[in-house]
Amino acid sequence: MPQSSPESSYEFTRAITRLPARSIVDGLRAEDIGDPDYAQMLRDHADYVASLQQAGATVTELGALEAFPDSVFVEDVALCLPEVAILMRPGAESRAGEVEHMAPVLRDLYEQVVAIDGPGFIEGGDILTTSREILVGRSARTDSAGIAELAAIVKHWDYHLREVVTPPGVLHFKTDCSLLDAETILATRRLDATGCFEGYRVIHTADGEEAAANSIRYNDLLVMPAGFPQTQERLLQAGYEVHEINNSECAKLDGGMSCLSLRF
Ligand code: CIR
Repeated sequence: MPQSSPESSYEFTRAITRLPARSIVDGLRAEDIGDPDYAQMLRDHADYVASLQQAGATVTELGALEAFPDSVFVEDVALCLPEVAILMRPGAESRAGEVEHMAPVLRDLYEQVVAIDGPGFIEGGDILTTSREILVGRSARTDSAGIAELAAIVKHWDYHLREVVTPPGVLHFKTDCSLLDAETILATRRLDATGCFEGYRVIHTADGEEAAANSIRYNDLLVMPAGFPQTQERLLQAGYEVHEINNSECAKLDGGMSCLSLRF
């Protein structure tokens, strides 16, 4: 891997977020458990941005895009590596147009921006960059052609990409896992059982707390969704500095901590 140190997979200086649109009530979801409360979502979003700032991020907060209900989940439209930003090609039709709104933002911040042209599809939520490789889970949103195109792009910067599988019924690969440090992954048992993390240290989410798996390590801070006490205890015991954010509203749309930002 070309990154300057193993820590550079979780040491960042910047983040991009986007304010939730009121149209979020029309956002995609696997199961309808009610519409998100917009006012609560705005409060949670502000807490999320503040915690990234507390962790040292300079945050670029983009304006809401009413035409794209799921546009708050910026992670899915790009992969930000230290050397290059790669615009994704979302498998969800209603999200495809979000990419052109992110492109100029990344062109301002990066010297090199390239795009997945297709015909394959790939969403950022299926990509976990670790200190040694880029893991990409094939899912309902990300196919082998999209993964192959990304592999060909990142090879230029000497990244090794490994195609793995997102378990059926799980939206994205990172719905079920997060990078905790250069050696360690937080993952659900069901994802770890696929064998994709061989060679890493894995901390499992507690049974019934699978939704805690979508957390983010940003410098010294581990930002996790609130309400998962057993998993939180495991992370504290392992020595991580944990910060909880209410995620009740984004969870109604299958979204979590990683989805809400691009970090680089
Ligand atoms: C979607 O289905 O696309 C959104 N409702 C949720 C996206 C969550 N993003 C992510 O896990 N990276």
